[in-house]
Amino acid sequence: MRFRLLVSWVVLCVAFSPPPARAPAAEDGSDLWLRYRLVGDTARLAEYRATITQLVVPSDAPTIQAARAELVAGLRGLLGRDIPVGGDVTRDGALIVGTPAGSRLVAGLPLGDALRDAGPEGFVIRDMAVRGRRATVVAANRDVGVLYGAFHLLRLLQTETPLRGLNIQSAPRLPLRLLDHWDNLDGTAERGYAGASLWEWARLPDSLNPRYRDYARANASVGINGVVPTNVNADPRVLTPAYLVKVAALANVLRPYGITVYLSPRFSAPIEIGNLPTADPLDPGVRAWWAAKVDEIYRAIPDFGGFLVKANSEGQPGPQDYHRTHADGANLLADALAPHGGIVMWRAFVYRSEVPTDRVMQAADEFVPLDGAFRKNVLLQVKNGPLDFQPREPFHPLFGAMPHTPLMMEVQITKEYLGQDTHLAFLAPVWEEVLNADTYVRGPGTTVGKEIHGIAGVANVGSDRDWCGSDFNQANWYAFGRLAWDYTLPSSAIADEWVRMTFSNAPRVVDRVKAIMLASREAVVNYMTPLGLAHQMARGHHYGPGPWVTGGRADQTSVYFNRADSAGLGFDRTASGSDAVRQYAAPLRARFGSRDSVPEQLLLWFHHVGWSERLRSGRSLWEALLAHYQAGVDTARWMRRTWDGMADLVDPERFRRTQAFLHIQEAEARWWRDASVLYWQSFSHLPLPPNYETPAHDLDWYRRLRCPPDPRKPRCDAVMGAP
Ligand code: GCW
Repeated sequence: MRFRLLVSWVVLCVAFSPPPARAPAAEDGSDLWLRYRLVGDTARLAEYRATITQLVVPSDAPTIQAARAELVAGLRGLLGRDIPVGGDVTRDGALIVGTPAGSRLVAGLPLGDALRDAGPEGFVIRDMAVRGRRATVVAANRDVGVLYGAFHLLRLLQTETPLRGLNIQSAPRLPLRLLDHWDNLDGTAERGYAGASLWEWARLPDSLNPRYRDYARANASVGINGVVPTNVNADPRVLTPAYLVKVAALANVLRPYGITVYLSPRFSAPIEIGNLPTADPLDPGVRAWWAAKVDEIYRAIPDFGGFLVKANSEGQPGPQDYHRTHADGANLLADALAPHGGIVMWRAFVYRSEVPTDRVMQAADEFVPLDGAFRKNVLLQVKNGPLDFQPREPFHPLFGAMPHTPLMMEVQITKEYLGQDTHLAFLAPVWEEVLNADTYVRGPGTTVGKEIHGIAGVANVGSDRDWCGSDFNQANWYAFGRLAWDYTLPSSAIADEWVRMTFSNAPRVVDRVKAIMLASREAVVNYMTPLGLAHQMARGHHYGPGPWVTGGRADQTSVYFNRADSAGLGFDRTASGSDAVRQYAAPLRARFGSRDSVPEQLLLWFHHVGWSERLRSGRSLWEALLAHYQAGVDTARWMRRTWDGMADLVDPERFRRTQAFLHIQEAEARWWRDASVLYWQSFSHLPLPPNYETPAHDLDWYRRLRCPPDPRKPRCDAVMGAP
């Protein structure tokens, strides 16, 4: 009843108040950045209404229909009126959408080189005269390019960009732009913080949740063109006929949106579901089994993309179980896929079960000797850093080190190590930093971005209403797609678009929210792992501080990575230590290896530094550490206060949700600072300066904190008490 009253009230308000509506209506976040609310700036709205009066879509192909549906819905919302579809171009204001192959009208337009240069997935958007009338043209070589162009045009309207004189040509820099889900067939999601898995396996293939289509729309809106629906810690059942028919049903929903489906097979599947005695990649029976299995998959999904494989890593089976190499394993699957045009994305996230060397060196040590041994349709999928999705790591030394093997970069959109659902951390700066990092392998300017053929993001999408577990986590899905399309886009430009589309174009909103987002990652680095520290999170769930974690497998403990002792802090990876610096090209080896040139933000990644030693900044390590932790807390507090001041600028529902999370973040930033500083102090025996915020408890208290065993979100704030 109350809800109905509210709805009628909202309807009345919308009906009788002039745009823009003053008090933003409550939103649950389910529309993501595709909200298509009425354009707020009245002059701009008038311009748009005059520029787009008619939609001309001369093709019925499924992808073009998807583009048309999006444009119809988007323009209705943004312009506040229905735009007639179809007909001839007889007046000013036609929006013409199509490919030369699908439309004679488009084929006749003088788009020349621009269209040719747009390639298979790119598009052209032009303000031009057509049949003597002013028109806007969205043209591409293939239907999917038209869809991407349609979303781009809508983005221009959503961000209130002028349309006059438009002349855009855009094409993705990377051909492979994938979301990797770590979702299990039982409906859980490994490292998922947004509810259950999106995929309702029990109901598939007959029942298709409408959210699948919305998921496809969101991906297409940023150009994501591939999806691996299930976990790399793989379940062999996904390859059985019962599941393939479900995967095929999903593929049918995703296909019109330009999304190819890939699967994550378990290497031992020939044994588990094929009843073979072995999964040895050189065994003829095993090879025949995979060939037949792949044929079967292509019968169900004719445009199937291929496999993503985690092998001989963290307990997963693999070729080394049979004393074969990673190349033998990857080539087995590559040979089965090659006749169909499929690819193998073989993950480089491996480390041996004994712990002989520095863990961050093992992937490069293992794979560099295999360069050149992989089939042409194998890509090596390398995490952005050599450890594991930390708030900050140097780039992975495999980038640039495998000249004969195409590489993909894997990043983690779900924030396993950066506060999961609650902490606001905008990840574009993490990825921008890596993509722009210079590997020097072929001289200066050989950036990581130039060295890769594709990028995969571990998805943060789940069954929650808001898809991602928090409103701001949506920004990371968005940013991933935008950077996958164009890795040269600056984080600030991506944040700008997202804020305008997700919240508002009002400068008071855009400026403040952008500032919060762009400060957030460094804040997290500062309060969790400043100065190049890494993997200091609590064991298992990786939420909250645990710099004291020890026991079990050494290279999964915090003490292994921090190397704190009475002399100092940090992991010596110079020639006098593990010599991990040798895995980088000569200029970086020298830069990282020397205390005089190592970037301060990576200091403790590469060096063991005395507590009282002076850094280049003039401060001692101890002083610098304390300052960074404090800066992290200060920024978290500033973020919370800035947001607190925006109550009248954001709809009440999203305002309150974010406000609550920022309170948690501030409290937990203090928790991180206090627990970490007290732990380091137990080695340094140095005092806190008199004006430093004193920790609320002693070290033992922080060490005893146990997070509740909540698989959805293990948080300790309940036991910590109010801020
Ligand atoms: O980051 C670690 C995660 C594991 C994950 C693994 C991997 C899928 O803690 O949950 O397993 O990396 O990337 O394989």
